Amino acid sequence: MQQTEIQRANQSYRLGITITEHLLLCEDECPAATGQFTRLLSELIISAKLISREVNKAGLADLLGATGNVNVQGENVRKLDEFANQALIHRMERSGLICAMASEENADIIKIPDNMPKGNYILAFDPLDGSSNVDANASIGTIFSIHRKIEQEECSSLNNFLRYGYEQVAAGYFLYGSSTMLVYTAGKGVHGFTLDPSVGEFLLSHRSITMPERGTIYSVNESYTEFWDDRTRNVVNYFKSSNNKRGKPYTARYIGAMVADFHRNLLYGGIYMYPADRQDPHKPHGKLRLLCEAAPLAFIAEQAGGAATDGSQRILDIKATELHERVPLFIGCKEDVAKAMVILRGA
Ligand code: AHM
Ligand code: MG
Repeated sequence: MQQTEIQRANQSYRLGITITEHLLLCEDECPAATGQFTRLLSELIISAKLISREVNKAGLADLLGATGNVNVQGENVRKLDEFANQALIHRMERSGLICAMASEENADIIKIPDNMPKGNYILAFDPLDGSSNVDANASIGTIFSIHRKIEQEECSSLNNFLRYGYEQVAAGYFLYGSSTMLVYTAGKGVHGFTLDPSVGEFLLSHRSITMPERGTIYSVNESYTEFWDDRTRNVVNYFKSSNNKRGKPYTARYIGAMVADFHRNLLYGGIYMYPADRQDPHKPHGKLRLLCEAAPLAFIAEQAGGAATDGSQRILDIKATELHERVPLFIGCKEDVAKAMVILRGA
C-alpha cells in the first residue's frame, strides 16, 4: 500500500529521526563536509530552544511589552525581541563558527570579539519576526540566512553581507506557534522538524516539503490599499476575483508575522505580499529586509518549488547594497508569483 505524505511524516515522527541524525546523514552524502555546518545549525537550534522556552512563559515572566527602546528600523523593541537577539548573539559569538553577524535589531555588523575564535560563516537573522504579535499569544518566528565568508575579505567587511541571495549556503526559520518548528534548506529541498517538548529534540515531521503549483490563499495587509500603485492593486484584485485562474476568490489570511503567514502558505499553497508603499517615506521599498527576511524565505520557497520576486526580478538575483536594505516581496506558489509579476510589469 502506498503511504501518503502525512503517513510518512507521522512514521518519521514516531520513529524519532532527530535533526542531528538528519544533518549527519546529509553530511555523509557530501564528502567535502567538515561538520562545521552541522555544528552551526546545532547552535542555532539551542538558541531557538531558549527563545521558545521564553516565548512559552512570556505571560508569566514579565516578558511581554516593550523595552522602551527603538531599533535601527524605527520600530519599538519588545522585551522578547531583546531576549531573542541576545540569545542568538551570545551563543553564536562563542561558537567559533561565525566570522560576523547581522541582526535586524542592530544597526551595524556584529563583530566577533577579539578573544573568541572565528569561523567561515556569515550569519544574518531576524531574531523575532512578527513580534508585535507577542502580547496576543499569536505565532512569531526567527529567520536566519547563512553565507560563506568571502575568502579575500576581512571578517567585518560589509562585502561579506552584500551578496546575492542565490549565494546562500542555507536558510531557515523557527516558528513559535502551536508547536515550535524548524524549517530549513541547505539547497537540497526543504525539511521541517517539530520540537517534541517531552524529549527536547526537533524530530523530522515534514520531509521534502513542496508547494503546490498554484495556491488558494492570499496574504497581504489590505489596509494599505490606498498607498499602493494601480498595478499592485490589480494584483490583489486578481486574487480576490472569480475571474482568476482558480475561478473563485482566494481566501484571505494575514497573521502579521511573515514567518507564520509564509509557513501556512508553504504547506497549504498561497502567496504572501508586502508591496512597496509609495506614500510612506519609510516604506518606498516595502517593509521587509532583504538579507534577514526576504532572501532566506525566497531560498526556501524556491527549494519547495515556489518563487519569490520584488515585482521586477527574482529575489535571489538581487545583490544587497546595504545591510538593512528593504524590498517589496511577493512570495509563494510558482504560478501565483508569476501571475503577480505579469500584472506588476503591466503586461
Ligand atoms: P518585524 O520583523 O519587525 O516583526 O516586521 C516584519 C513583520 C512581518 O513579519 C509581517 O508580515 C509584517 O511585518 C507586518 O507588517 P504590517 O503590520 O505593516 O502589516
Ligand atoms: Mg521581521
